[in-house]
This record gives sequence, structure tokens and C-alpha cells, in this order.
Amino acid sequence: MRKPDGKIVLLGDMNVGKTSLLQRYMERRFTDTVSTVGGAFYLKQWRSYNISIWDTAGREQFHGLGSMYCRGATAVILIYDVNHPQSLLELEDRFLGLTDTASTDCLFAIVGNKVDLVEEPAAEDQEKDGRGPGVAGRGGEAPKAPKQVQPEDAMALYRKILKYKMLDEKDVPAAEQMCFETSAKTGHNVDLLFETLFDLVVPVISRHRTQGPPQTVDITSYKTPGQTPSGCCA
Ligand SMILES: Nc1nc2c(ncn2[C@@H]2O[C@H](COP(=O)(O)OP(=O)(O)OP(=O)(O)O)[C@@H](O)[C@H]2O)c(=O)[nH]1
Ligand SMILES: [Mg+2]
Repeated sequence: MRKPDGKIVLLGDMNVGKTSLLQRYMERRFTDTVSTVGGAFYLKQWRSYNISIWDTAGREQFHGLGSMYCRGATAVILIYDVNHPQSLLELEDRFLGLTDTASTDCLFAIVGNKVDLVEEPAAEDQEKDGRGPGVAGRGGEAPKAPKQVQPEDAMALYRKILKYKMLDEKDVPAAEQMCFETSAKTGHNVDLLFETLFDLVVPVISRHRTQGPPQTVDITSYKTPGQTPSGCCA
């Protein structure tokens, strides 16, 4: 098997729907899931490229594995549950640090899942540009409640991530393009999410092919002239 050309990693708290989103996209179905142990991946061919998509475990006990899965990632999808504000906070507090091992030009998407559980907005607020939560969940049996996390909160996190990564907003896709609301249950926006990301990842992969992966300076191995291996005081 050829080594994948690019790698996309799904991160987020347990129960937000990482496995369900990936299953919905790859297997076109929504079935019962069990909480993920460790990680698992699918391979997706997009144009002439092979992209691996990694599903990770949100449970605290597997947290240590996250940075390993993110190593060299071309893109990371950070997932929260639109009905649980804490799951958005966890992305910043617990998961963002795991992406330090990703490629320095890694792309980020932020996804609010389970919009089918959200109460329908008033008619005049519905779907703008097909990106809103409007059609999700019609006919569903689960009780609905007003949305607890707004898209603006996710976009604010996206901008914080750019600051954390010291990236200029002009050099990366805009927050509006990279923040999604989805439902793995109904399929709402699931294809849009993955396929937008594949299209953005392809130029990154081809740049890595022609120029090599971005160079980073390892400051831990840097020695000033005259410094001995045993340190500056030797
Ligand atoms: N209503 C609704 N339920 C969902 C949706 N996505 C996932 N679920 C349900 O939420 C629960 C958790 O889904 P998973 O996909 O296993 O969550 P996960 O993020 O992979 O969780 P871990 O593997 O423990 O990290 C399951 O009962 C799913 O059926 C969605 O879009 N809408
Ligand atoms: Mg899972």
C-alpha cells in the first residue's frame, strides 16, 4: 500500500460524534457507535491523492495518544457538540495543544455537531447559503432545545487558534469557510465539511511534494558557537 499523501485528524471530547461523522461520510450511514479506544483510520482517494482520516478517542484516558495521531497532520478537524458549551471549551483547553506535532502549515476546521437536536429557528432566521442548521432533524423523535453554542463562538475559537499558531488571517482560509455545523444523524453538511477540507488539503500536499514539508528549527538541539556538549558552564 502506498503511504498516504496527506493526513486529516478528528479531535474532540468524548460523545461529540467524531466516529459518527466519519462513518456518515465514508459509509453513508448513521449507526450505533461504541466509544472509541485508541484510534482508527480510513483511507480516502481524492483526485490523485490518498488521504488518511484518523478518528481518535475523546476519553480522557486516551488523551496522551492525541499528539501522536496529530504528528505531521495536514489538517485537523476540531469537533464539539452544539448542545454542550463545555465541549467547545475543551477544544481550547485540552485538544489544541495536541496539534503542536501537526505540520506547521496544518489547516484547521471547527465543527459543531448534532444540530438535529436543536430547536428550529424562526422562519426568518433559517438557512443562509445552505450553511445553517435549518433542515436538520425534521421528523426526529429526540427532544429539542435552543442551541447552546453559536457559530460566532466557534469562529472566535478559530481566530484564537490562528494566534496560537502565529498565523496571519490573510494567509489562511477565513473563519466563515472553516467553521461548520453538522449532523451525523441526518447527514447535514457532512459532505460539505469533508470535501471542502479535501479541496484545501490538495494544494498543501502538492506543495509538500515539490518543496518538501515545511522546515522547523529544533531549538533544543541548537548549540551556540563554542558551547560544549555538557552545557554553557562547562
Ligand atoms: N442526534 C445526534 N446524535 C449523534 C450525532 N452524532 C453522534 N451522535 C450520537 O452521539 C453518541 C456519541 O457518538 P460517537 O460518534 O460515538 O462520539 P465520539 O466523539 O466518537 O465519542 P468517543 O469515541 O468516545 O470520543 C452516539 O450515541 C451517537 O449516536 C448527531 O449528529 N445527532
Ligand atoms: Mg468515537
